Amino acid sequence: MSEIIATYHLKGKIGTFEKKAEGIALGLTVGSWTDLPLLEQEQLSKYKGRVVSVKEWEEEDGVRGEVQIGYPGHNYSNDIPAILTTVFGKLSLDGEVKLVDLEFSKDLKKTYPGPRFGMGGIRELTKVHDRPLLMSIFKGVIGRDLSYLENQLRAQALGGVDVVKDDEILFDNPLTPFSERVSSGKKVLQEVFEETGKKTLYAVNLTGRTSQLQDKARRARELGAHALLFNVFSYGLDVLQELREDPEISLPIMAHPAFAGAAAASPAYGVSYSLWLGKFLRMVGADFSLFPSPYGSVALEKSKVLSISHELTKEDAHLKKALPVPSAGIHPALVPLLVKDFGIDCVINAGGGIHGHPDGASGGGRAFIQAIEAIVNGTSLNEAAETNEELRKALSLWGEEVKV
Ligand code: 1AE
Repeated sequence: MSEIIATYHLKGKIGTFEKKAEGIALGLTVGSWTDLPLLEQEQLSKYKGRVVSVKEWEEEDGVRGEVQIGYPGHNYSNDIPAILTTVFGKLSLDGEVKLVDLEFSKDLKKTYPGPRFGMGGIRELTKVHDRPLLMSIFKGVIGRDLSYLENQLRAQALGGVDVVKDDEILFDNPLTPFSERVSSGKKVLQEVFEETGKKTLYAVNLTGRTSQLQDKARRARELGAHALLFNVFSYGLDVLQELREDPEISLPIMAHPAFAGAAAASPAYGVSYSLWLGKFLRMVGADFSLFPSPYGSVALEKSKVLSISHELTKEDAHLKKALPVPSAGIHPALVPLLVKDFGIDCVINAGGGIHGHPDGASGGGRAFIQAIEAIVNGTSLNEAAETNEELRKALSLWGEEVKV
């Protein structure tokens, strides 16, 4: 059966959740029911939502319930805007209700493209197969010109990072216009490749009005862009899907979580992080999903972070895996914890933790690579720091190795 089953968590009174579930199943599909003549009930029954399950339990601050409602596939067109409006349109405004998960029947799910490159494709592009990837971020680049950006990019690449992304708050601007950033980024990284043999990708921030994004992304590809950074939650998931599906763009897409918390951060309202930054992003085609790690400056609860990562990487017959990118306030001493949580199939992403190194961004990059290689090879950071100067300096700045 063509159907999406939505799971919600709600607040309520003991014994009231069955009625609430029936109200949702009707209210978000055929509307009122009992007042309808029998003939009309029969005609509309295939459009009516069905209550799949109802549970309730007591917590310290009140009673909570979980209800699952199945929405028939013929009620909506199979796109994220129609689905979100069906399963959580008016309901999102109706008190303490959290949309926890959506389960798509196979026929509906298979029309979503998933990542074009995915984890395997990104590993091919970077030629890094046996360790977490390392990503760094342009920092303090607002109000700076192109030569400033070029120097920063060069330093990051010389530090051995695999991917450099624009800061999400760097928009198109007269000092560092989008197209020039693409061209000069490509030139600098080609020079570094010729000097060192190290391949680094640059993800340029695709910004501006929605109607111009596809053209702009196509132009970026023509100019030789490596990848796109995209503030997907400021635009909408369907916009990312359009970019992913355009064969003339065909670039890896990195989804930034800016604004995601507005819909997902509350424990009682909005959408779960696993659905928002995990399941949906993978379905619509993000190759990378950035999210706060459990440890850094903007920490997210560990169980939530792991559920995002699980959605991005679990086996799926149809969708390629997307890369989890734990981020925000990351420094080399956190590498053991990150590898323990995410394994080697992730991207370790740092801005301040790279640029703040006493030897600058290139020293910061080297310190991270030394930490990553040590942990993957089963050596402790303190031991590795004995023979790796940059790591030693990083550990004395950001604290001793965090024991796992
Ligand atoms: C959760 C996204 C993190 C991000 O984009 C960013 O810029 C992090 O910077 P740092 O590593 O905290 O300096």
